[in-house]
Amino acid sequence: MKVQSSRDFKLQREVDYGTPEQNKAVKEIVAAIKQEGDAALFRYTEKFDGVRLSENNIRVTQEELQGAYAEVEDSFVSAIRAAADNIRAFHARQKRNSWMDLQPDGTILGQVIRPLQRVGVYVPGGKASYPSSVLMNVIPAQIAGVPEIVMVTPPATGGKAGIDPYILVAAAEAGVNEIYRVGGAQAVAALAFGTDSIAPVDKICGPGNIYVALAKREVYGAVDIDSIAGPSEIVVLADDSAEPSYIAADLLSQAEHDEMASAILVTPSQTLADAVSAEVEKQLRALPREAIARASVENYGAIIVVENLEEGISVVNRLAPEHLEIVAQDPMGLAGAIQNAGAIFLGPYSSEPVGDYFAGPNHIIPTNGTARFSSPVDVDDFIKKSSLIYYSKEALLRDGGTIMELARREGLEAHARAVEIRLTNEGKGGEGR
Ligand code: HSO
Ligand code: ZN
Repeated sequence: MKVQSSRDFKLQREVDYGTPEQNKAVKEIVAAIKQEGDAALFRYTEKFDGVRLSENNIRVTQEELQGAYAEVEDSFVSAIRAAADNIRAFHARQKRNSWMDLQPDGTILGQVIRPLQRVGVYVPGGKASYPSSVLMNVIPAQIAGVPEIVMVTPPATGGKAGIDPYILVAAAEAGVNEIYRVGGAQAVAALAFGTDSIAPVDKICGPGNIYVALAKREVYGAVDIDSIAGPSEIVVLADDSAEPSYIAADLLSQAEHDEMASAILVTPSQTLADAVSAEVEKQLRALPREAIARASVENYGAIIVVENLEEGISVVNRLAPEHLEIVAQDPMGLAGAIQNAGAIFLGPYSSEPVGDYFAGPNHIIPTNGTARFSSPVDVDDFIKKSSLIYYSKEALLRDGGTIMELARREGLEAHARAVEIRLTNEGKGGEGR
């Protein structure tokens, strides 16, 4: 891994908006699904996934879902259950209540919190198909009270049901039983607009390849979407109290996600920098996903040597990483100065995978510097609010003139008169209700 000074370090941020061809293909698919529904959905699934679907086999049956348990180890089921318990407990603390405020003049103002009615979770096939991510998407939606949570996933990704059984077990454990074997842009469009087989949803979340990401952008507005996740990122801020082999292991834990993942160490210690660099090379050679991790480390990895921890903090705040580990003598003391980071892991034992799988906080976290203005997925992503307004007669008589003033300034006479008619009537002693 390259060791460099903070002066030479250049921040790289790229968002993949797809090639013109990919954009065109996605627009076509979305338009076809919108127009033709199931017919187009089945056609694209046969073309891209090589699987013939009909309304009779598009949905995973209860037998298939239960059958998946026979294809996975019992130890996996217990692990998923233990993780789900922690994730539920953490997210339960985020639940909001509706509120109302009754004022002395009888005015009542409030905010009603309601869950979204129907949410679609996209689960990719291939190298980024993670059962843990099923939990991270589904559990906050459930805690928000979303009554209908559906999942879509490509149809030829393994197992007896054609879908990775670990994904199916995670879904069943999270409490999802409406699962469709469709993927790609066609699945996103089906969720957004609905077909005969799949009822439309209000929000689509979950990661996917570039076609899925472009399709989500395309349908945004008709439905809500989650943020479009970039490759995983880890920044470790460490001083010379850190154990180099632990730091190297944590950097590689995220580098193995993706050739474009980024793993960065920021430290004032040249000794630690050199030791971690050597450790990374040593550990890389022993990794099953060496090729991916090596590409990530070579292209997007860095070891940045700073003057002191203070400068380290300012580098971290500029990077605004998805994950930050602070491995230093006083991690708590340093955490207070962190302005931008999606998740902050403190001390030598809070290795990032603890958060990826188990501790309870969500592992879907803003990437690409967006931790400057956004937050990890949570219960708030699955609710909406309605304002509640009750005005008493006294309150309207008191405020009516002011409201009319504002309406007439905007040239909206009908607005003003809607208030005026009441004031006039009440002034004549009319029956206010
Ligand atoms: N670190 C990943 C989440 C994940 N890790 C899933 C393992 N499985 C993105 O933040
Ligand atoms: Zn991870």
